Amino acid sequence: MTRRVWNRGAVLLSLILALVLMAACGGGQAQPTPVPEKPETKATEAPPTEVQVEEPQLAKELHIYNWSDYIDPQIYEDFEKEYGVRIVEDTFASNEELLAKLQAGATGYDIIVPSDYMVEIMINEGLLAELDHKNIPNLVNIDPMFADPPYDPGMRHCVPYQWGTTGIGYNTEVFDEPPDSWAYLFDPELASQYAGKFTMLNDVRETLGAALKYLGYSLNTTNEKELMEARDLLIQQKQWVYAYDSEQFEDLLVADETVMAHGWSGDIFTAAAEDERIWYVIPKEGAVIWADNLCIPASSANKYTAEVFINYLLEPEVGAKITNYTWFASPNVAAAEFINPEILNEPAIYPPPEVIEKLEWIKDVGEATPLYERIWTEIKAAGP
Ligand code: SPD
Repeated sequence: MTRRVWNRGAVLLSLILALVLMAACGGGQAQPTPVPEKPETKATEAPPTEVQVEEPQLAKELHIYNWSDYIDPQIYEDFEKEYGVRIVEDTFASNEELLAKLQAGATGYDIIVPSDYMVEIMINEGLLAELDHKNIPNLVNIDPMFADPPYDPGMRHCVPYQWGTTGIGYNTEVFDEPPDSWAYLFDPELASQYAGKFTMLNDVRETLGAALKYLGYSLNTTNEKELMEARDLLIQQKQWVYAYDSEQFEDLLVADETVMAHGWSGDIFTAAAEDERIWYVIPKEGAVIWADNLCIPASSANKYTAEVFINYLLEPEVGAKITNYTWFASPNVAAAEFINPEILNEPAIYPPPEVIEKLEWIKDVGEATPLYERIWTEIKAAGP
């Protein structure tokens, strides 16, 4: 037994020697250098084992804090069917309301939808979690124009959800020409003609912003004199305002309670889809351009599930479903082919470059924030 083994070993050894000699003398066919399939391991090292990365489990529920009427409810149902995760939604009416809720220690939310300037404020206050981009592969669907926003470089904390403008919704039967200037809301001669028949947004930055634009100032001014002028203008205007409202202004137009509304593009267009008398115009002096974003609060206990949901919302068909419901513009380029052409080709929803040029983003005004808030309180408290 031992001899037979040795004998086989001797034969094998001579064969190897012969082959080595042939190769050294250039005999036989040249062979390519073999590429090791695996990195070499030293004899003392244990062979590499496969690393098992466990997928975190999906939560049973996801709590989203959103603007009202801002998603097709069918999307929540579809997500629940596909992933077994129930979505629970609460709504807010302004960025400041959302911020106050988080600052007060609300911990139950997994996804929130702040606008641009508010994202910056929340990042600075440490209120947002950083996204794990590997859980959101559909980020590639975001239009490059929105993929590196100055308020959140590289989308590290948030993903753009919808964008739009803030202008004037109106009843076409009441106006011979579109009310295409803020003067319709602020010039005493014009605004008084519509006394009690128009609403203004219940929103400090939007409403002060509209007054500042009418006066020819930046809507991010920190100049106290300009801000006081805007305050006086809004106090003067108050006698003609039906209500400060951010959630029903479009319904009030349809119900003929009002004939004009300071409001967000998509909300007015959803009313227009229901009532052909309603239309929307971006004032010629310029207006607000904004983007709302999907973000995860630092306090969320379900970050992975929230990322899975954000990724789902970025699916092309789902992205289109959102815009086909809200009538706001989508930052999802891959969704474009599924978006209703009536929306996609509407210049008041997707404004052309010459209009975009006149629009201004709201920015964090930093130390001037308390002044804005004080002015807003004064306006709300003023008679009548
Ligand atoms: N109905 C949904 C309205 C969302 C509007 N968000 C825009 C905020 C801009 N400051």
